[in-house]
Amino acid sequence: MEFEAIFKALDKDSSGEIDIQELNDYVKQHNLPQEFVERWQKTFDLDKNGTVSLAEFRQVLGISPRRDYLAFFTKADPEGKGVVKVTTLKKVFSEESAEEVFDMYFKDCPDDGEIKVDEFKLKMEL
Ligand SMILES: [Ca+2]
Ligand SMILES: [Ca+2]
Repeated sequence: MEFEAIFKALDKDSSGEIDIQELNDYVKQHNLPQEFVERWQKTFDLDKNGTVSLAEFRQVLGISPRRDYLAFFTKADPEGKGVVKVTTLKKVFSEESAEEVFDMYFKDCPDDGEIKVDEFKLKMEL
């Protein structure tokens, strides 16, 4: 539900799509770096039509259908230790063009911290 709230907050004109203008406004409003717009588009605009629809947003965030985020964890933890460094996990999400997803779930984790597989599953509701 909270994802739809985020989407609605961005979709100022309630058109059901988030366009560049709306992203730019959001970035200005929240003093985010301009690259946020590019990263957001790269992450969520699956069909590359220039806008992000709620369906795309949902799909990327894994609400339906779910992306296999546990595979991201496994990739960050090739030895299967069950714990990964936050920086390593961030790198994997970035490689998978899912930086925004990472930020949304793990923003509050310190860069030098570690995430256990159980915490990961809990946070991502896997
Ligand atoms: Ca819109
Ligand atoms: Ca699109």
